[in-house]
Amino acid sequence: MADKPTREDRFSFGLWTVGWRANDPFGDATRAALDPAEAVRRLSELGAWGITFHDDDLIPFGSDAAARDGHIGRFKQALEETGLVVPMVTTNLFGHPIFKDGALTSNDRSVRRFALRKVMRNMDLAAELGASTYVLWGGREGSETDAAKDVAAALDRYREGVDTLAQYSIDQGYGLRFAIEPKPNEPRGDILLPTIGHVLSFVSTLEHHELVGVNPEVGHEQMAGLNFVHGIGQALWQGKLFHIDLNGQKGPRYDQDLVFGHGDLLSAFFLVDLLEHGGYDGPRHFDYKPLRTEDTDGVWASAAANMRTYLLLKERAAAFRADPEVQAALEASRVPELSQPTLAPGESVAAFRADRTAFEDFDVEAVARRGYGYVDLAQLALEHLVGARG
Ligand code: ASO
Repeated sequence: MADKPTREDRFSFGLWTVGWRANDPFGDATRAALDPAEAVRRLSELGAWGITFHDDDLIPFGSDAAARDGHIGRFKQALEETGLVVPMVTTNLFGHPIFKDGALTSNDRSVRRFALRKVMRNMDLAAELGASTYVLWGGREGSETDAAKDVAAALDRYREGVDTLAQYSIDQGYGLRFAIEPKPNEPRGDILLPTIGHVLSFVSTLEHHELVGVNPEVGHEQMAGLNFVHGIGQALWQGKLFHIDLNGQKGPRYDQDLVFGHGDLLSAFFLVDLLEHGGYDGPRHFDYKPLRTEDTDGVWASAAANMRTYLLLKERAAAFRADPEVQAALEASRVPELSQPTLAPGESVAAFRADRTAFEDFDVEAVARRGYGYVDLAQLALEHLVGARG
């Protein structure tokens, strides 16, 4: 059975996750406010490594300078006491009514200028606290009617905004890397940069593209009906997985933010397998919401559940990889063969065209009849996942 989480596991939580008071569009909060310093202490006791926050999670919007210093001071003291780190920071550009038409892409230029300054102020704090990643979730960047938004102009402004922020980090010597978080909808009817693929494509147009990557969230891609593991596979392949938000979701519906693994468990298994074996060394960050039905004890139980699920899946994925039957099944399914280049080393296009075994003399019917054995492989994965093997 998996061990208790330790700092080496690099588990981090958003302050807004355990701190969510469970107010939803249909009902009031069911839990009391959580003191950020208490969140630091409780997460540390549970074995977490880091805590992340939006500016307004820590310093309520509109706080004056003295109140601001007080909030930051108490938080820092808890960090010092516990050794918890702040690997990532982000900005709330969606809560206040000023952002009702977006922030970096609001039609109102004065809102865009205010939004950029709000991010810059929080980047100062991020750098002070030692964060290396800055997340940009454009929850309100979008529209409900296509009449309202000139998408090309909005993307121009989005690009201008991200380039301005990257330039600010460079000028200040902050060394931050930015991670844009896709989501298809909610709270806007349609959100710009809705999927991992949209973000990767957008990033390639940026002036400081090397400083900008993606922060994919399990539930957000699944809301769009997409395969999260494939999305992460491509983000890693492009060297752009700068951060990740782990949680659970049951298919395309409202954003559930369930505990990691409490949605599509098979996908969570393959995700952990990929993160552990695919070269990702960033934080394992949970962006979930403790169910509205839970009391304070339930909040901490759900925080622990995220980490325990990850560690259990990590153990199961390692057992899957180590199983000789799995290795034989992978071989039978030709999975390793995909890593072999299609053309032989040094083979010219002319030589390839002259190779009769590739085409003229190729036994198409025989190869077409051959099965790939993927069901056996999938069943072996399932059996490892449920603990029936190894
Ligand atoms: C809260 C959102 C979440 C996002 C975060 C960062 O629910 O999806 O990751 O803010 O701004």
